[in-house]
This record gives sequence, structure tokens and C-alpha cells, in this order.
Amino acid sequence: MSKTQEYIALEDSYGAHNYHPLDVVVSRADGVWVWDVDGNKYMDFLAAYSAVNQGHCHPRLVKVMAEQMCRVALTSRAFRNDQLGPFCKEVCELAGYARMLPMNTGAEAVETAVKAARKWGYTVKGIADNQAEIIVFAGNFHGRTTTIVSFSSDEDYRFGFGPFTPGFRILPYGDLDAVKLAMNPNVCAVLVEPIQGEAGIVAPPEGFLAGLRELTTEHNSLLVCDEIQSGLGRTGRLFAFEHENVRPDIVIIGKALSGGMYPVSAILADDEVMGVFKPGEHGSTFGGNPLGAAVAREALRVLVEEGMVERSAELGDYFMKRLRAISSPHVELIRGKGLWIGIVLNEAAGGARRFCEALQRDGLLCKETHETVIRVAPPLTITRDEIDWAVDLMARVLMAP
Ligand code: IF1
Repeated sequence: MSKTQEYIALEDSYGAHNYHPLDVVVSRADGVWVWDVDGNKYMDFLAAYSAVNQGHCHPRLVKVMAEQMCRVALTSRAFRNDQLGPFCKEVCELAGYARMLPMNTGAEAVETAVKAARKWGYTVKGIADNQAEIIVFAGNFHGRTTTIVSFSSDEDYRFGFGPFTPGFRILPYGDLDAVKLAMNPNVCAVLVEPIQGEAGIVAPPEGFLAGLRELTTEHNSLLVCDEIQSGLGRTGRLFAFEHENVRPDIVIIGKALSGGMYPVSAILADDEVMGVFKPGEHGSTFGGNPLGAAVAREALRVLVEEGMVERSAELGDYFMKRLRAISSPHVELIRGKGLWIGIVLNEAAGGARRFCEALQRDGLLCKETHETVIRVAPPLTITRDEIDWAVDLMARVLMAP
């Protein structure tokens, strides 16, 4: 039995079966590369769902984290620490918002945004108690808490987890007319992924975000953008909403906020929204801890100083051109923005999983989504030569029957 099989057997025997992962057991990672327990080397084309934009184990992040954990890792928010203030300032200045509220996982930040929007609805907009509505979109993925799956359109994420949280309207993604119709004085916010990740890297029609900005402003509602996966350089801009020149009222970030080294998430907003939280009304044990704040500060510096956003735009265009030049009988279309690409296979291809397994055998780790899409999201540190190596390998697999 190989080491890989031994580790898989352990996981199968003692772990919950809440995933169907590829059978690769990673033991080491560096940059765009990972190695399994049997010494096989792979290029990582998932980057932990865009949490590792800065590349695995970036030396600057490892150094800062190692130093910080020898000073202080966790104080709770009952006390202050010397990393949080600078972290708040630096992320607010980078993103252009007045205030930041730090949490840990993406779902916690989404829940924080929902609470902020609802409380703003009641205390600022004047919506009657418990009447606040939030508009969301079919195909969304915002996390897995029971409130968040309450507004998922995917039965797999909801089945068996009811009863669900009321106060959400699910509309077709990209349909501005539907939003116009749904708008009413009780709508406190519209929550949207500027590009839908889990749905298969689906961008809305041009002008959709700008239309949402207009409608939410007109109806005194908040525009809330979930940039947990699409943000921090993934689409070739710092935030995906920049592609339509809109400024959301709340921005939700996570994943690459720490370069994948530690769970760090946050919401960004100006005083009118963030002011709804009074002392003691919201928080978490680890939210704003010095270890996460220190590594997040360095992760943002690395992102900017190493020009990762610009790289994502330039190399993403190059990557897209090369992929579109592959005339595979299995590919229906290729879509995406920056270094975030979805290869949509046609029905006859028999599903994306077998292609991901074939790519794995040749040393490339991709993950399928929604059966028919091969998701491509390497670390933003990928080089042109590494893209060429990957495209040649993908062409061989996609041209096979
Ligand atoms: C899993 C995909 C799933 C996210 C957006 C919030 C969250 C996520 C836009 C919640 C997290 C992760 C979760 C992970 C797999 C992955 C994912 F969309 F990226 F592909 F599940 F759909 N908003 N996405 O993408 O952040 O609480 O996980 O930190 O749950 O399997 P989290």
C-alpha cells in the first residue's frame, strides 16, 4: 500500500465524509508547487479556492508569522494588541474605506455583513422591526452556516439543514429587471458576488454591477459585494467590482487576505454602516488577533509590492488566449477574468472530474465545479513559462477522447 493510500485510509476511517477530494495527499508546498507524501510534484491550479494568491508558504509570510507567534498569538478583544490598529489602517487605506471589522472565516464575515446591513436597515433606514429583506442571487456561494445556506439556491447545500432564516429574496443572477421589481422599502441590501465562483466563474452581463449600484442608491439600500474569492487580485484588479467602477457600501474579504496562512476575514465600510455596531454587540474570540493581523498586513504588502494584481491581469489575458487556442471537442467555452478561468465542457464530455483526474496524473491539480467546469485559479505568482507548461499539458488531456 502506498503512503497516499495509507493516509486516505486514515481519513476515510476517522474523518467525516463531507468532501470528495482528489486522491492526492499533499505534504509540502512552495509557490505554485505542491508535493504529495510519495514525492510526486504537482502544479496547484486551485490555490485553495483563491486563498493562496501569494503562492504557498511565501517566505515573507512565513517569517512574519513565525516572529509574531513567538511574541503573542491571541489576546481576545477584551484587550488591545499592537497589530490590529495598523492592520485596520492599512487595509482601509488600501481599499478606500473608513473602517474595518475583522473576523476569521469568510462565512463569519458574510454573517457580519448581513447583521450590519439588517441593523443599518432598522436603525438608519427605518425599516420596521424584523421586516428587513436582503436580495441575493441564484448560483450564489457565500459560505455554509445555516443562515447563509438559507439563501443558497443549491439543494445540496440546504438539504437537511432547515428550518432556514427568513428575509432573503433569491433572484436570477444578472437580471436587473428582476431586481427592479423586487425592490421595496424593506430591502436593506443587495448581496452579490461580482463574479460567481462556485457557480463556475460566472461573470454577469456588462453593466449588472453598475445597475445594482444605481438601484440600491435610488432605493436607499446597501450594495454588499462578497469579494472573498474574487478579490485581492484574482480577476486582475484589487477588487472585481472595480471592473465596473462601482463602490459598494460593504466589501467582504477573506481567503487571500492572509495569503492562505491563517483564517483572516473582514468587512469594510464607512462610518454610517459600521457605526451600527456598539461595544459588545458583535465579535469573535479570534477576530482581530495579533497573529492573523500580522500575517494579513504582510500578505497585503506582498500582494502590492510584488505587483500581483497587475500580473493577474497580464498573465490572465495570456493564459486565456492560449487556452482558447486549444480546439478540444470537449470544450464548450472558456470564461473568466484575470487568473480566474473556467473551462466549460459540453455534455458529451462526460463531466469534468475525469479530466481533473487525468490532469492530476500528469502533475496538475485542478478542481471541477458543478460537474462540467474545470476551474483554473493558480497562485498569482505563476510565471509565463509555468503557464506554458500547464497549457501544453492541458492541451494533451483535452485533446484526448
Ligand atoms: C467549502 C468555492 C465553495 C466563497 C465566497 C464566502 C465563502 C467562500 C465567494 C466562505 C468559500 C470555499 C469554501 C469551501 C470551498 C470553497 C467554495 F466557492 F470557493 F468554490 F465551497 F463553493 N464567499 N468558498 O467562495 O468562506 O467560510 O469557507 O472561509 O466550504 O467547501 P469560508
